[in-house]
Amino acid sequence: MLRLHGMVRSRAMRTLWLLEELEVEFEWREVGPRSPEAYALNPKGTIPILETDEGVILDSLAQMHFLADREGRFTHPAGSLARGTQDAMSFTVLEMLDAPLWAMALHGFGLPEDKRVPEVKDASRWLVGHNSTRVADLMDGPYAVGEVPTVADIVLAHCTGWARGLKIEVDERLRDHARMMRDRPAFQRAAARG
Ligand SMILES: N[C@@H](CCC(=O)N[C@@H](CS)C(=O)NCC(=O)O)C(=O)O
Repeated sequence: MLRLHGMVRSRAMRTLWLLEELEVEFEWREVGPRSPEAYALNPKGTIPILETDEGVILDSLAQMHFLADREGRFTHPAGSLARGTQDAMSFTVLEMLDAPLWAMALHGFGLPEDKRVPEVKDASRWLVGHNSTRVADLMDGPYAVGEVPTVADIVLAHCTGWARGLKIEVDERLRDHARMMRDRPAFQRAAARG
């Protein structure tokens, strides 16, 4: 049995969305970051946390790859060029969008007050918008990589939604991509769990 711990308005949405896409049986537990429940399963106290019959998997990308590989869906096959391109896209999204978005969160509320540098928020806001065009330039096809949606589309659409929630202007191609992805019934089902 799979059990996912997290919150809809967090990176847990990525794994939750994929679980809905794959239509596998799972339990959803609403758990906050740095909560006693999170620390009980993860020494870092971060979410999402995926419990499997064999053990716990931390990190949204690792969880998505585990699930997609296991089901043989929402991913190109391991060892193919398409998979290499897909992974390159996922890691580029983490580097160019997730990292500056997280820097904004850290310097907005995540760090102790005396460690926050307000200028980092402004620079990161600019960087997300700037990088959104670099990421859009890498897309080839209606989806992040080709003709079928993969985990790269979920992490990309999630980061676009995160940026839009912070009122950051992102490249129009990413906005269109996120709109297409969020129209999917699986996204709607995942969002409704919040
Ligand atoms: N790379 C990790 C990041 C996990 C992460 O930092 N999650 C945030 C919520 S979105 C959190 O739990 N933050 C609490 C903290 O940093 O102490 C992933 O994708 O799962």
